Amino acid sequence: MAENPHVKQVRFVKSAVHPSDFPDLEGMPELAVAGRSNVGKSSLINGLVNRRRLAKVSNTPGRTQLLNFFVVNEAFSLCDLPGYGYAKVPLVMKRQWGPMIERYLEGRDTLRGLLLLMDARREPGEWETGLIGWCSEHGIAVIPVVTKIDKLVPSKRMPALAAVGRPLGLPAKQLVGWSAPNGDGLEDLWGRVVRVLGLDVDGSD
Ligand SMILES: Nc1nc2c(ncn2[C@@H]2O[C@H](COP(=O)(O)OP(=O)(O)OP(=O)(O)O)[C@@H](O)[C@H]2O)c(=O)[nH]1
Ligand SMILES: [Mg+2]
Repeated sequence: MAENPHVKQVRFVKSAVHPSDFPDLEGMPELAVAGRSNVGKSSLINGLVNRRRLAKVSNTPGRTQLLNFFVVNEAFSLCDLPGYGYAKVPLVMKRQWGPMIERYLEGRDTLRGLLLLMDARREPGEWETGLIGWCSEHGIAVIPVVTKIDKLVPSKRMPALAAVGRPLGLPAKQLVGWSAPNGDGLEDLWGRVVRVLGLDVDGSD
């Protein structure tokens, strides 16, 4: 696994569902990680902050059902959002999911950016376009990330970025190609995170 030399310290803060339970981090800028169930959100957080098991990775899609908050370098926070679109999640959870994400996106004043994760082998759909639209209306920067790029042979990677970007109206070069097992895309991703959050390169402010 590649190391991110810029991350010196990371701590789990808490899990929450309701805005009244969201941590008060005194104005620290926040980055949320969103994407379909099983796309690799928790794995990306672990890769970004050099931890194997900080965010819980699971072979069972739909495992992360709460919003999980982390603080990195005491400079910014990360929120691991529950995944969208896993058919086997009980209906009651599906009903909770939309309002839970909406309350977070609308109510989290410190939210500055959204990492939107999409699988290299799957075309994004309405959910992703909707989220991008919502973010642009609300002044939230979106960093589109294409995960599991290691599942494709190298010659298929750029075409996959182009195919994921096309329905979103984004050129391939705007998308970060990411692999959790080997850390592909880490430098690019970190550079964008730092820019979106307005931090210096070491992730402190
Ligand atoms: N090959 C490969 N596998 C990955 C990558 N990212 C995640 N995975 C695997 O995909 C599965 C799901 O990863 P998670 O990180 O738990 O995905 P998630 O989006 O957090 O899933 P939910 O919390 O259930 O929505 C796990 O088996 C991971 O090991 C990647 O870049 N490459
Ligand atoms: Mg997860």
